[in-house]
Amino acid sequence: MKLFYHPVSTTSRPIMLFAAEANIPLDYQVVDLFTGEQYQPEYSAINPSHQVPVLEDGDFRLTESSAILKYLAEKTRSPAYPLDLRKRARVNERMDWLNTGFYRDFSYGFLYPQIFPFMKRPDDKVQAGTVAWGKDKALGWLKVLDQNLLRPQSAYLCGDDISIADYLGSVMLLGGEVIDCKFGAYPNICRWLGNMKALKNWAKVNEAFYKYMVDPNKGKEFVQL
Ligand SMILES: N[C@@H](CCC(=O)N[C@@H](CS)C(=O)NCC(=O)O)C(=O)O
Repeated sequence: MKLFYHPVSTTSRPIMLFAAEANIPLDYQVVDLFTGEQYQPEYSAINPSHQVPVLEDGDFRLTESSAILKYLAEKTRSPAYPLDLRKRARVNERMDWLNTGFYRDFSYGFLYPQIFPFMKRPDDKVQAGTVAWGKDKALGWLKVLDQNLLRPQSAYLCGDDISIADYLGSVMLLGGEVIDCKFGAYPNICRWLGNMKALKNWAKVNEAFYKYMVDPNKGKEFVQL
């Protein structure tokens, strides 16, 4: 199987991490988002949405990080995607919560307009309003994540066992480190992130993210949570 990816991409790294931890062999092909390779005809034919990741398994192509995680986990019968109906439904629920609610407001609403010049709103007032709105919504999601989804007793998002929801969510949260957000006000999030950071392949998978996103933004001023 082949993964079209970018090492900094928030939607590629959960798959890289899961594949590395679960010993799923993948051929990795970089799509250079920094030079706009995703808009070149060759890649547009692979994914007309011009995004990574894309998984290729023989003549089958799959987009969407959440769907790819589920496909890989199901294909390898990974315990990170339990077969039990209700346990699996819980994993799906957490992944939808992350993808449709948390990621939208925390990343696209609050973080990205601050760290990506192409997502900064052209007008200062609009920019400030966008970030303030995103911050308000993100604070709400973080409280739910900390107090309702993780709670003091959970090591992972679905209880004591790691699931593919943890791979997806932890990489989303890590984005906060670009603006020096370490989630100190959220003890359960900190514990969970600590558990994820202790994974054998965490450092290697996130190396490029620190090099290209965290380090160059050190010392800059951002709106904080
Ligand atoms: N919903 C998609 C989103 C994928 C996505 O946002 N990919 C970004 C990188 S993190 C991308 O390829 N961006 C390139 C572009 O939009 O030009 C998924 O979860 O896979």
